[in-house]
Amino acid sequence: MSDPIADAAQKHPAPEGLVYTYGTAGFRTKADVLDSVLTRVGFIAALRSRALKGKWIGVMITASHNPPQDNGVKLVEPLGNMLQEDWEVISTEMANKVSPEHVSQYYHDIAAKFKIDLNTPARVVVARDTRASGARLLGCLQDGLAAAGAEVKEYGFLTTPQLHYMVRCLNTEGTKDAYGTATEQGYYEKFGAAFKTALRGKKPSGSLTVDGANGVGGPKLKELIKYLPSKEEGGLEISVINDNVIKPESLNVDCGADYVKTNQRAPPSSKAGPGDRCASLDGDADRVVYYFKDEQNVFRLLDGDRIATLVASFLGDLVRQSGLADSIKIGVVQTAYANGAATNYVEQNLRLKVDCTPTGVKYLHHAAEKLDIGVYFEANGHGTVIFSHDTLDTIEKYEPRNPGEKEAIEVLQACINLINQSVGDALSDFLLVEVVLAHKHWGPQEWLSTYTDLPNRLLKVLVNDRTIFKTTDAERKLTSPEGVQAQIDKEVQKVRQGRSFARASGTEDAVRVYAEAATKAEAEDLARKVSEIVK
Ligand code: 16G
Ligand code: ZN
Repeated sequence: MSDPIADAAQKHPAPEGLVYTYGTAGFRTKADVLDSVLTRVGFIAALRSRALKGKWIGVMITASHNPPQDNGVKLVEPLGNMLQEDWEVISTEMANKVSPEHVSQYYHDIAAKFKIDLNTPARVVVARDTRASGARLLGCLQDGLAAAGAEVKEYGFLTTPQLHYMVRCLNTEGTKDAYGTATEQGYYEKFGAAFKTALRGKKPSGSLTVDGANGVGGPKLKELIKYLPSKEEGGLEISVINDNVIKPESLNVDCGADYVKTNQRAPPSSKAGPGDRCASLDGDADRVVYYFKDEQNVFRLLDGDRIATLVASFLGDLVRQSGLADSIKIGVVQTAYANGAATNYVEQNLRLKVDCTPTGVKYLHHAAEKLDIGVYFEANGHGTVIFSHDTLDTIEKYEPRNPGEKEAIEVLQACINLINQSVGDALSDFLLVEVVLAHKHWGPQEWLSTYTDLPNRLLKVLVNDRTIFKTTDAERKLTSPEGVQAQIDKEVQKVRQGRSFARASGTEDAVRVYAEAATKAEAEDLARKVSEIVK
């Protein structure tokens, strides 16, 4: 009897001796060992869709900010969320099945375990970034999806957040939660119109240079620009640089959000002068950081923490001005990497609640879902704002009592439409930042002046076995190896305003050490000492 699952697995055999893990950002490794994984992900996507009675599931082929020779794949849940955790485990097990018979057996075992009717339709949305290996890997995925009998909607090249958007649109079409039209044009129209409404005639000052990391974000941004008001219409002048997708080997090389954040410098190709606003996307456009050169020509970074504080303060003002402060509470979600000064600013100046979660978008997103308005950003530029059902309802039904309230509520509503609520989206995030700056009549210097970052240092430490590093308290404390945390605490106490933590990376074979203190020298010294301890 023919077994299409086993046949497809046979066509894309798993390399012997490799172990794959569905990590914080899906499967991610060297592209040339991913063929078998993609086929198996096709099986999983079909099963997941059937388990959800035929809802659309997303599959994105990308390795984000990783080097050009890498690739990866991740699955997206019906509302655009990251894959549910128990299915991460299933995906990992499936990816590590070697013999075609075992693959097929596991496929049927999962179907039985979750009472999945294999005759239910399976629907899967697929897109990829601009990596050279993407076309081949897409073929491997298609073989898996075809063998599992899935209906497939293919979008070609998309940014990761665009794919999340498509998934959410398709699953909410025709319902009261309809999110938009599930086409690229629908995406540009929705965000373009929201940007215009949210500006409300306020003119963004100067221009913005956006670095596309030579990835999919560049061409997609150029498309989006066609739907934004032009400079003459009171819009924003945007120039796009590092948008060479014809040369995939240049992806993320000396450019992009990760380069800027890690090296604390502008891409060498940047020609921006003092005071010019610049933003960098990462390779799949789900991260964005801002930066500029100050009057002394010193590079200044405005990272995810800064975006979170800027946005939280603006939304806080809008909620107050619309008379809703008593019924809608805003909270900010950060990770341990957030600068202590940012946390302090949110708590003391903005008087908002701060939650801290482990690293990884899914943790922040979950925590933000519990808030009326949850602003979440990782320092590296991943993030968005989400509004609870009740909050949306309250805003919708609210009758403004005067023109001031009316204006505030209209801007708030436009911001809700401007923010991609399915996932952090670099394009939508930078448009939001531009709206806030325009309303506040701020340039990057005023934005930077809201608080002063504590000097900090991030180090990567190579260890024998990173799995022995176990943490608690949102990764801020080590529970294992024994005694290490006490040693860290001792060093922290020796410096002023000291804070430090060590955690095993989820994407690299290393331990990361973060330290901050009152001065640069103390922060660097603390980071070094803690690295010695964990080594
Ligand atoms: C992944 C995460 C990112 C996190 C990073 C940490 C998603 C979509 N991506 O890229 O949020 O900041 O991992 O990497 O969740 P690390 O564990 O190596 O420090
Ligand atoms: Zn990314």
